[in-house]
Amino acid sequence: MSDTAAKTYPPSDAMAANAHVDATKYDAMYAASISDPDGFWREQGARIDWIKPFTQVKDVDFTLGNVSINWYADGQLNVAANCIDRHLETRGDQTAIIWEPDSPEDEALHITYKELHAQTCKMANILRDLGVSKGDRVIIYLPMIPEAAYAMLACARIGAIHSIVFAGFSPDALAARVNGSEAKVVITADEAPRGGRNTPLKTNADQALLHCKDTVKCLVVKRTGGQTTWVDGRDHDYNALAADAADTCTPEVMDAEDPLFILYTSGSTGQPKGVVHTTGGYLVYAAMTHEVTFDYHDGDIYWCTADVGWVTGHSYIVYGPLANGATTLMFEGVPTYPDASRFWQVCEKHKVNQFYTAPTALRALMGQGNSFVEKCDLSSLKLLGTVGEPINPEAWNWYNEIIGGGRCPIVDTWWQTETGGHLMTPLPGAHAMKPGSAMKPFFGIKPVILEPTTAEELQGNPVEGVLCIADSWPGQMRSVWGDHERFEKTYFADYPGYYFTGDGAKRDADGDYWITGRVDDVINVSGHRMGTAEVESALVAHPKVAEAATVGYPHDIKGQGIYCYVTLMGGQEPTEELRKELRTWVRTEIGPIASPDLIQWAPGLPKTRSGKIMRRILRKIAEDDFGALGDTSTLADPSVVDDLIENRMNRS
Ligand code: 6R9
Repeated sequence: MSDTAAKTYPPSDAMAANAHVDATKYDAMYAASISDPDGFWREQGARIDWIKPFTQVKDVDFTLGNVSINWYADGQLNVAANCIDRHLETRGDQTAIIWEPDSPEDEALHITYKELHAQTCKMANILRDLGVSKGDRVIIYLPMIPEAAYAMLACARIGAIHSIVFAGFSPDALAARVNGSEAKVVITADEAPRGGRNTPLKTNADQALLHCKDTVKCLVVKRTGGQTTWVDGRDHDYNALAADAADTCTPEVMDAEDPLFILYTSGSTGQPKGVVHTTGGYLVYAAMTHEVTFDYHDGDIYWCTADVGWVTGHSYIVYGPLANGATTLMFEGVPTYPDASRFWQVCEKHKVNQFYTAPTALRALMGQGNSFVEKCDLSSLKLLGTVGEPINPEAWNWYNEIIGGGRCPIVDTWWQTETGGHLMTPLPGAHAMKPGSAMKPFFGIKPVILEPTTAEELQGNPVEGVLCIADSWPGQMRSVWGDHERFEKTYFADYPGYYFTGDGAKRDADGDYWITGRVDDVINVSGHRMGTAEVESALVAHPKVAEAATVGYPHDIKGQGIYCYVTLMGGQEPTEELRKELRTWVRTEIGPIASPDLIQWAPGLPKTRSGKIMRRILRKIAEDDFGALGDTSTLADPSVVDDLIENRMNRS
C-alpha cells in the first residue's frame, strides 16, 4: 500500500460530464454538508415523500450514558409507499425487480412497480390477518426470491419491524433471532435452491421453532414444491392465502424514528447484536447513496449480487434502488453455477449497467481464468462496485480490465451494517481511483483517525490509526435491540465523543482513506462478519472441548480464514475424525460460513496471569509470523507458545 505512488485512475471525461456529482460539485456539497448539516440534510430530506413534513432535522448526542440519535424526528412517512406507491403514476409498468433464478434453465421474472404493489399489499394483508401490527417483529428466513422483497416491504407497509436471517444460517441461529426479537411470525419457504442444491429451509425452521414460544406462526412460501411437514394451526400456506388476499392495503403512518428493521451482526464479544435502523433517516441515506455512488440514472439496470440477509441487500437491492424508482436485479444463485461465467452471463442477458459485488467473489472467479468472461458481452456495463472487505490490487486490476474493459469506474464502498449506507467511496464522476482505497468520505461524513491508546486525533497526512466518525449521519444505527447500554458500550465508550467503527485506517499523503481491516476480534470471512466469540462459544459447547480460541488468518479467496485452537477435555484423543466432527458441529451451530478452516490441537492456550487469552500471539502464529510475537513476558506459562508454533497448521 504505497501512498502517492499508487497508480490513480481519473474519471473519464464522459463520466465526469454526465455524473450526478463531479469534482467541483463534490467539493462544494461536501463542504456544505460539514459546515451546515441541518441545511444540507433538510434539502436531502426532500428526496422522499413525507406524509407529515419534518421541521426538525438533526438531533444527536454522542455523549456516553446519553447517546441518542434522531433525524427528521417530527416527520411522518411510510417506506413502502416511498419505494412503490409514489412511482405508480409515472412508472407503474416499468420493471422494478428482475428476478434471475438459480438455474439459468428457469425463466427470469420481470416484476413491474404495479405488480410489486399488488404483491406487497397481499403479503401485508396476510401478515395483518396473522395478527401482526405496528411495532411487531417478523423474521424473514427466505431464499433470494421476490417474496423476500415483498415481505420486507409488506412489513414496512404495516409498520412491522423485520429481521432477516440469512438462509444459510442454522436452526439454532434462527431460533436465537426469533427469541431475541420476540417475533410473532417467521416467513420461510419450503426449500432454497442455490448452486443446484436445495437447502431444506422449512425443516430448519421447524427445528428452530421447537425452541421458540408456541405462539410463533410460520408463513410458508412455495419455492420448489418440495415435501415439508406441516403443523396445523402454526403453519400457513402463503400461496393459498395470497390467491385470495386483497391487493391493496393502506400504508401505516410511521414516525421517522420508528424502527424499520433489526439486523443481527457479529461483534467482538458475546452473541450477535440486533442493529436497529429507523425509518426516515435510513431511507434518505440509502436513496441518496444509491443514486450518487452508483451514478444511477433513470432506465439503468442495476445489479447488486448480495443476499438480502446482509445489510448490503437491504440498502442496495431493496430500499435504496426502489426508493429511487430503479430497476434492481435480484439473483437467487451463486457466481459459479452452472459454471464460472454465470455472473457475466446474467450481465449480458439483462444488459446490466451497474454491477456491485464482493472482492471474495472476484478472487474466486479470477482464479477460474478469463475464458469464462470473454465469451460474454459486457458492453452494457458502465460502473462496477465492491463491498465487504478491502480489495487487493490484483483483483482490482482484473475487475477493471477484464470485467470493466478499462472503461468502468470502480466504487470501493466502505461501510457497515451499523452505518446503513456507504460512508466512504470514490464517486465515479468526481474522484480519481486508487486500487484498494475507499478514497473519500460521503457527504456529511467526518472521518477521524485516532491514536489507538491515547485517543488523540491524528492531524495531517499521512497518518494511520483507529477509524472513528466525528458526527452523525441520517443512516446511522440508533440502538442495539433491547440493549441500548450495549450500543453505547460498543460504539461510544472506547473513544468518547466519536462513533467507533472497529476498523483501522490510514490517510495517505493526498488525504485519501485506506481501510486496513478490523482492530477488534471480528473476522471477515468472504466479506461476512464473524465474531471470534461466536465460533468459540460454539466450539466449547461440544462435550469433548474444554477451551477454544479463534483468530483470522490470510486466505487467498476468502480474505480471511477461521483458525481455531482447541484444547480437549482430559482423556479425549485428538483425531482427524474429531476435527471433522468439530467442523460439522460449528456449521450446525452457526452455519456454513462459520466453518473452521483450520483446527489446531492446543494442550494449552497463551494466557495472561489474569487468565485473558492473548489473541495477538495466536493471530501471529496463525499468520505464520511468529518471528515477531512481541512481548510474551506477561504470560502465565510462556512454554505453551513453543508448542503452538511447533504444531501450527499448514495454511496451504
Ligand atoms: C457493508 C458491510 C462491515 C465491515 C467493516 C470493514 C469491512 C466493508 C469494506 C470493508 C474495506 C471496504 N468492509 N466494506 N473493508 N473496504 N470497501 O460489509 O457490512 O457486514 O457489517 O461489515 O466490513 O471491516 O467494518 P458488514
